Amino acid sequence: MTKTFLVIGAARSGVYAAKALLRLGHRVILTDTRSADAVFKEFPYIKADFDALPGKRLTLVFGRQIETEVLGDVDTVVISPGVPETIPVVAAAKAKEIPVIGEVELAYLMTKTPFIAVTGTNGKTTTTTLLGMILDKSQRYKKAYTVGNIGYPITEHALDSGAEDVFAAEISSYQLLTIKTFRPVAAAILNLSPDHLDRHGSLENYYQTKARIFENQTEDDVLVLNADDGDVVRIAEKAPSRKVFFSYDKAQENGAYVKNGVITVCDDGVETALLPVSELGIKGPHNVMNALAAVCLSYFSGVETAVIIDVLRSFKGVAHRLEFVAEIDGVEYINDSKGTNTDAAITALHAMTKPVILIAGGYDKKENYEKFITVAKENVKTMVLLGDTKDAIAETCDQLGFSAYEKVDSFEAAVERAMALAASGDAVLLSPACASWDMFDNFEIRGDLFKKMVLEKTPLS
Ligand code: UMA
Repeated sequence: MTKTFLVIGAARSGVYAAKALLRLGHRVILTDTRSADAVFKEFPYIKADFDALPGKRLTLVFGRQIETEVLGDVDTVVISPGVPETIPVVAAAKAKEIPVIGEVELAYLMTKTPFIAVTGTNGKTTTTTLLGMILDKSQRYKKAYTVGNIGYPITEHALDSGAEDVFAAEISSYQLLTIKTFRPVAAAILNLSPDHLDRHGSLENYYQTKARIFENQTEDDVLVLNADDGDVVRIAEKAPSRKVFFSYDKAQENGAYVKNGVITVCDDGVETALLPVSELGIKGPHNVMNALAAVCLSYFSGVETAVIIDVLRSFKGVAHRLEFVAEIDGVEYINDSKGTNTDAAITALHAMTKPVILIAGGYDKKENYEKFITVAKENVKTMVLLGDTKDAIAETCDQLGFSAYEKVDSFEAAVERAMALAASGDAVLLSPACASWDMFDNFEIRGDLFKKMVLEKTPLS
């Protein structure tokens, strides 16, 4: 039956949600506070698709918050992760008991493809990418789609993927706010630490939102948990799912861990050694944890161990996550633009083996910077601060007696200053501890600009 959907937000999620709904024959009102020019500049190919549609199927409302009167004709509202549920039209829809769902729920309702989902504060992108590669190589599934918060809307594939395929889906807390029936056959909570407090209001709200990943699971589904993270174990206490644990060093009856330097999986007490940590393609203790989570998700979904071992060895990591860019005059340049919260930046700092010139600061998520600066004091020579949070971070530096910081007014100035400050043997690290949204549309654009500026300085060989 043809229904009318109000799709709020015309960025990646909204545009692909609208396209999928139109393909199913529904009517769509697609709206964004951005101008039509801004939207179609980002999605030029979509305009042609939309223009070709027969009249009345699609209404576009751009450049303003859509009026609540529109709801008279609307059956379901679909909101993008970046759209707060507090805006007037969404609040009015809820008051009228019109269903409000997100793009993840919409994709779930459209497809027969099972989901293997990854959430947690940090490591989601690396784990999901690794998982997607394992699942895709496995005979267990025909094809694996790596989708979700990682940057690829699920609705782009939901109508074409089949029951024999699988979605390796990175799922953010924003996306979990708007699920209703979403039920992954396997899901992992990697770790929990403060993030997105501006959106969720409190730490506990944020953690409980993460817990929604398993709210529709049953005992037939697998839930992978970080046994070394007390908050993860606590929020999942009442989960009905089959629980599987990963731990850096503690053996588990069902799960994965490191035993005598070897990644080991254990199934009802029966151990299988996979490969030595030294042979893992991704480096650092945090990546061992990411690998263990991917092992649990794939092994307990029926993937062959030979495939898991093969991919663990060959996978070298993802862009914008501790990504080596270049070495110039003895200075290493590392792009960790995905370090969008203090915990991620702390992880990056722990992984550095050289003195660091750190570029930090950005969109204000109301985080506390004390732990971050305490860690930074250990190996940061100078911190170059920028963005909305530069004063707040500088204040914390002052309180903690760390004076080696400078403030700049633009991203370009930050990179140039960091390059000037670095001496042979140092590393310049972009790991801002903040989202990019005060200066960029997303962290990828921020990281790409960093890489471009660095590579322009690379002497021709
Ligand atoms: N908008 C309105 N009205 C409003 C508010 C916003 O119209 O009141 C519009 C904005 O102008 C914008 C759109 O709504 O055009 C919001 O889009 P969006 O921010 O949700 O952008 P998408 O491109 O759809 O990206 C989203 C995720 N963005 C966020 O969660 C903020 C992407 O995660 C994700 O990759 C993508 O869906 C596909 O699933 C990015 C992210 O930063 C990487 N995520 C956060 C994180 O990882 O920390 C959660």
